[in-house]
Amino acid sequence: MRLVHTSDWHLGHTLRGEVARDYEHAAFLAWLVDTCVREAADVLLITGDVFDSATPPASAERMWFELLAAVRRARPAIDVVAIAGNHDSPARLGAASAVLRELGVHVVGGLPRLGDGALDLDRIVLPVAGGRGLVAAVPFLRPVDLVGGEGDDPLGAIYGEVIAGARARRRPDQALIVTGHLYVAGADAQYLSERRVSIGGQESAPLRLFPDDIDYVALGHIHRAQRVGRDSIRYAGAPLPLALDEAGYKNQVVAVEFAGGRIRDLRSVLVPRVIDIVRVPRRGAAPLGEVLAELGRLPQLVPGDPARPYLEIVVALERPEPKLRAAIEAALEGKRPRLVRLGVELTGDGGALGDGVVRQRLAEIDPREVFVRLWARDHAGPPGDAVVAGFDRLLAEVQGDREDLAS
Ligand SMILES: [Mn+2]
Repeated sequence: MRLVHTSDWHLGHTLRGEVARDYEHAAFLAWLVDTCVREAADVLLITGDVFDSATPPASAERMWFELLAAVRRARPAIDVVAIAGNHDSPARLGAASAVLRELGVHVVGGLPRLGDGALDLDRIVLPVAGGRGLVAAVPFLRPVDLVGGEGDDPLGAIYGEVIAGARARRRPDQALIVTGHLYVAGADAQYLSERRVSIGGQESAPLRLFPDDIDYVALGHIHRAQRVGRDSIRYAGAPLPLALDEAGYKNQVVAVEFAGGRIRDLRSVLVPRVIDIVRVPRRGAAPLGEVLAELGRLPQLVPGDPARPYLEIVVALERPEPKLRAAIEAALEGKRPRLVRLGVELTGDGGALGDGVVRQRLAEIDPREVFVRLWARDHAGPPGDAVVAGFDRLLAEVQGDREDLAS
């Protein structure tokens, strides 16, 4: 049995909220279909964050359905298994489950339960590849999924129940694969490009969630491909860079071959990058004169080019420069790369708020720190305890809403 494991596509993603990624996603999905053919895949496993948001644009949903059709056309017997991640709407992703099941596509949005509240193992533990494999498809677990889990370790209780159910159904020569969309302790969270999510009050799941008799653990959520603990516990990582600082990372999928139910071969397959990320200067910041000279050497735009590189510029300034953007835009006139981020590092001592804030993206700074800095700019003394506590309460409410919305 051969399996291709991929994750965290984030269809509908926009770079820095502005630049659509459709061209790259379309190229990746076409490549993925070819890869399933080349690898003679019996199973395509997608471990969450199919979409970037709970309400993806219709164009992203169309890409998803077209991928399913294309991969089944290319490999008519392939089983596709997909779970929801924290970005997906479980209800929306799962809405077409009944139709898709008829086509060999198994989508697990929310954790399936029976009328009496017990886990619906027939919908979670899925035979694949004509019975050569068994996939225990556990999606990202939300508070509503954890209600049945008693005690102080609801996550452990649910995985324990699913794995026990899978063991009871498993034949000796059948490969057992378990999925998860979560942060497993010990994983390198660089390139998470994600907010931390907690499951049942836990920010990370322990490795012991996945006992040794599981042949392969397919994980999603962290965007950097890696093994955790043993070689057969893998994050496939995202297929595209989802932030500019991921320029140097090689995106990939995992190809796994099983024989007699055990892993025979496990390889990373690199995803070709169709749009480059260019940074001026290559690292750090440079004075405006140097930056403009380097921009002058960039290649010229060929009209209709769908793959213009993303350009990040970081200028070192001694003092604020009101005409900075106009100067940069003039230098970029007719150039191939497109400006995605213009950063400034103030080298003088008049930076005040700018010093720390401009260097990092606002979204990367702890919201409370932003609040305290803003307060410090406008007030002589620090905010009182009651003000900080009030802010924290508001923040918790807003972030709670955001997790529920899974955006
Ligand atoms: Mn993700």
